[in-house]
Amino acid sequence: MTEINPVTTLTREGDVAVLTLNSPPVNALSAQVREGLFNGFKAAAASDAKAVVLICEGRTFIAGADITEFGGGPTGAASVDDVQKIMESSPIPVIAAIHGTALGGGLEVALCAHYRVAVPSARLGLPEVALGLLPGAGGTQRLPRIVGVETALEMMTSGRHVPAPEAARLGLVDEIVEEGGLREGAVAFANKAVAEGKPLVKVSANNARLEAAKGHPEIFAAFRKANARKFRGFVAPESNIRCIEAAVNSATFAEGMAEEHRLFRELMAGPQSAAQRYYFFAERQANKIPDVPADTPVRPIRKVGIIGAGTMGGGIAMNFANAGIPVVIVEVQEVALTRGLGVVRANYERTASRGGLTAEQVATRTGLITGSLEMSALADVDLVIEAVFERMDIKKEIFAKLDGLCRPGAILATNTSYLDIDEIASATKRPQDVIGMHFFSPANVMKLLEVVRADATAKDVIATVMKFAKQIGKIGVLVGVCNGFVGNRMLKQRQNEAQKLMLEGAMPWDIDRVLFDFGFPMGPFAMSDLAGLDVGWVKENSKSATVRDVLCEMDRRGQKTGAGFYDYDAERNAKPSPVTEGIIKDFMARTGAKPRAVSDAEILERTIFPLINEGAKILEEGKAIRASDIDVVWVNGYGWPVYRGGPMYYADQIGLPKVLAKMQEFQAAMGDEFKPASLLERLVAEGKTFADFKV
Ligand code: 3H9
Repeated sequence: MTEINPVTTLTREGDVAVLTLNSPPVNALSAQVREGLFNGFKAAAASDAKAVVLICEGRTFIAGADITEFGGGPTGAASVDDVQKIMESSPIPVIAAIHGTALGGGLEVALCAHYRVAVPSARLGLPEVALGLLPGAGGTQRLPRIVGVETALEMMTSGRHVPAPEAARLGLVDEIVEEGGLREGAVAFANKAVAEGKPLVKVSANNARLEAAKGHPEIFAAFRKANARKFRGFVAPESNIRCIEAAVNSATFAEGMAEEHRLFRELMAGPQSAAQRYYFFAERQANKIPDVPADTPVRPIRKVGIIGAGTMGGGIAMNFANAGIPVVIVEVQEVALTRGLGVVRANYERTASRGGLTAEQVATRTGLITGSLEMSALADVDLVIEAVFERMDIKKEIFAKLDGLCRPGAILATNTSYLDIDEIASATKRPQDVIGMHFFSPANVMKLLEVVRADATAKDVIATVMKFAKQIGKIGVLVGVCNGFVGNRMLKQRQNEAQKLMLEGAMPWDIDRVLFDFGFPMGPFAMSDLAGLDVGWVKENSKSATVRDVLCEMDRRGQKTGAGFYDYDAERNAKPSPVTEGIIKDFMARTGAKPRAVSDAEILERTIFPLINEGAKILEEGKAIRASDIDVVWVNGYGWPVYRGGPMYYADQIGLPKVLAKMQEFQAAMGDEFKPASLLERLVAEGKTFADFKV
């Protein structure tokens, strides 16, 4: 065995040289990795080996460029391009042996091997778009040469990790080898390549798949049109598309590469990629809890109980069934239970009818969810999640019962979205086992999970729930007990301001437009119409006290009744409503308010800055560990555009002095509800940012 450098070794299996890379955690293409690969391939070519296999140790093949190195200066080490050139021009066959994930620069390196073999569980993809980038090491030019233009467009703009069997069908992988037998399989493939005199395939030289798209600009036009909604606001998808256009239209590979490099540099220097790269690490940082180390033991979760078969309970249950974990749902009334289980089944069947699940998968998943009318069905579960209505007395009664019947060590969680979890825990003799698991609706779709730590919650309970969140595909963020926790507490500020602005002269559609243009999927009024204006509204108690009351009294209850703040046509397209406008004007007349022209800039600042100010209060009260955790909550739970990083990141970018000055201006004009958070004042005084803040 020859040690090339601390992360690469070269060994021999008969005629085949095996270059092994071991650079945890994900074998990213750091300077040291590039140097090791370059010198390793050089040494292999200089030896008497007849072929060379590139294989990685640890959890994965190369997962991409080392994102932590982005923005740094030149390192003097071999470049990715140097590594790729030495591979492509190798006089002996180069075989990439893939397990885990071959992503971004990792796949781009593998595309310079003459052949690729993979285990069935491997995944391959070019996910740069999620970082606001495009594949910058020839991926945009090589991928369409293998899989064709349409598939390349889809793969690069979605960033999807393609499973190895599908990659093999697409021609990205030449052979699937047995799981657990990658090294042997790759060496056998190499020996076969030598014995059969297989050609040294250079993807860059193969233009056949591109020819089919030449002279057909309509392919790109149709793709842009079909995805316009999905790409709205993002700059990277368009740059990815342009690179594939360049692959098709350029006279040479080098010309296409030049366009790729130009657009890559442009994206890398822009604000969106900076925000998206920040967000990538923010999401991973959220898993790190200072006083709950990564090696904290976790409790086994083999079976889950859910109390409440409503929309929330059913959605939560689906998460566990999807992950292969049995769930029992407990309800008090048989009708409610039957209805709840029926909704879950219908959800699965709808997914199956769109091709998202096989009939067998539907059967397995529904089979994992059982119902019961008895609380005693929860006696053997490892985790219970209570998802009944938001009433403290009911929740306390339930937790007292759970205390009596659940086995010792079972985790008792509540899905409350704002109630005091310390008070709920006080109904038990085991507050250390009580925690909040705040799912977002629809719970089987939304990725965010606010994990709420109460005063007595044990560290292993926190560790278990955070780890389990990842297992069921959620992004867990640890927050503290306060009204509305992190997300809803901040949202309330935005909602309040939206309502107030409406009674100062901005129409609901003006406010919605500004927030939509900022990048939210919809504004607050469109959202209310979608959710139903009558959620939480009681007809008998309604006294025309708010615009919403009047709308509901007129049976304008949102999309479902064809009218709410907006009027809707048969296809549910929204139109500004003269009726709503009239109601608002009546209201203003009654209170003596004079409509004034409200600028778009004011709408944005009035709705966003108080929300950021609330985030600052949350931070100083220690209800979130760090500013980036708040950003993860907003991107995943509230539609904050990821290309703006999150509210706290956004505030840092526009400058905290600006946010503070505006809050002071609002406070002077409209009162103390705009009082700046003392943390905001302090950070500005010290010339610091939210990112600098440490609890
Ligand atoms: C690119 O390649 C550009 C090129 O086209 C052009 C130039 C050549 N760099 O996610 P996990 C860290 S752009 C540095 O928890 P998992 C991560 O921060 C790149 N660090 O594990 C974490 O650190 P820590 C294109 C990275 O098993 C640890 O690894 N590639 C990188 O759930 C574990 O990560 C991508 O976008 C990186 N590239 O998922 C792939 N990747 O433990 C990005 C990870 O200190 N990566 N880390 O918190 C992923 O999607 C997932 O990490 C992966 C593993 C699926 C690989």
